[in-house]
Order: sequence, then C-alpha cells, then structure tokens
Amino acid sequence: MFKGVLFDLDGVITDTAEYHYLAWKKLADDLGISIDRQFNEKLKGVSREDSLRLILNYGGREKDFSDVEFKQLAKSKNDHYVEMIQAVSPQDVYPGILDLLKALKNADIKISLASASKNGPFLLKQMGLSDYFDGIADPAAVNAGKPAPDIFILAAQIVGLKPEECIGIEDAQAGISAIKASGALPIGVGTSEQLGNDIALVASTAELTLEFLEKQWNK
Ligand code: B16
Ligand code: MG
Repeated sequence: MFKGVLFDLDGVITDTAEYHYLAWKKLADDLGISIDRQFNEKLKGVSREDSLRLILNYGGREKDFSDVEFKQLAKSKNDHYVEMIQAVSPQDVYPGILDLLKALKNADIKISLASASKNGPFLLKQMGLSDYFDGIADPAAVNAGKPAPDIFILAAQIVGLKPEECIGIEDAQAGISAIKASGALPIGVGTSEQLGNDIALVASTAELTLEFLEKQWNK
C-alpha cells in the first residue's frame, strides 16, 4: 500500500490554473505577445520566472528586458494573480478532493503539497485545507522546478517518505514528467492528448477516491 500522496495544487485541488492563464494573458497582451490556451498548457506547473521566459521567447522579446525589468514583469503578473485569488474560498475546492483528503487521513496516509506556486500556503488557507496537509514543500527551496523531480522528492522527504512509497497527482505535462522522474506513481487529471496515454488518468477530480488510488497502486 502507498504511504503518501503528493498533491499538485493549481488544476488539481482548485481551478487557479485559469487565474494563472488570465494573469499571464493580460501581461502578454500588454507586451504585444498573443498567447492562447494551447500555449498555456506549456506554462502549467512551470515556475513564475520560467513561465515569463517562455512567453518572452515565444514573442521574440527575450532580449528586450533588463534583469530589473524582468523581475518587475514577474511581480506585476503575480500582483494581478494575487488580487484574483483573494476571493478563493472552501467552495472552490474541486469535486471529490475534500472527501479524498478525509479518507487519506482516516487511513493514516501522509498528505503533502508539491506545488510550484509560492502562493500555495495562502490558497490552502483560503480553502480551509491547511490542517489536512502533513507537509508543504517550499518551491523556493528546490534547485530545479518541474519537469525536474526536485519538488516531488522534497514533498515526500518532509513527511518522512521516499517518492517510491507515494502517489503523485498532477494536471500538467511538466508535473507528470516530474512525478515520473521522482519515482512516485503518477495519476493525471486531464486528457491523454494533454498528459499522454502511458499513465492512469481521470477526467474529473471526482473520480479521485481512495479506492481508485488503491486500484492504481495495485496494478
Ligand atoms: P506562483 P502547481 C504552478 O502551480 C502553476 O501551475 C503555474 O502556472 C505557476 O506559474 C506556478 O505554480 C508558480 O506559481 O507564481 O503562484 O508562485 O500547478 O505546481 O500547483
Ligand atoms: Mg497544476
């Protein structure tokens, strides 16, 4: 039996992926760079700085900004994003997630957060979920962001486990690659077009029951 579940946040626990997209889209528009939802798939799970680099490269503007200006652009996206997430509440938790957290607690399975977002602790608090988490991996403490495995390795470590003893749940291409590289068992929230057809997938978080996780683990 697995001993821990390593949760991604944006796109798995709640729909903040949409707010990230809207905030990046506004910033890109202001810079005369046009991004769409298909391009946005590449940004999911990717750190704030790496996301900005991808957008500037995409628009051919990677050499147009000094370090100070780059930091200012990243800050301006985050300010807009933080403004939008002030309204996040327990009602925004995706279907099935609260029941899954309760079932994991009852079964004595560790719960850890492996989000690339520096806003993770604030969002868990807004949704009333902080107490369910045995650990929150600090994205600022890892060398390489997703698709590198570091954040999943750290998320397992802080609850006293090896990734091989854990299931990781993700909605992003970069995140699934990170879980695979860490040695944990990946479960994807999304379609095979987005996440590949070599892992267990659910179309909705409502399908993420303890029974479903056990079934994937025992396969
Ligand atoms: P922040 P996750 C990721 O969170 C998001 O998917 C990604 O879009 C975002 O750029 C990244 O967090 C950093 O977030 O700017 O709030 O620090 O999916 O790993 O939970
Ligand atoms: Mg995500």
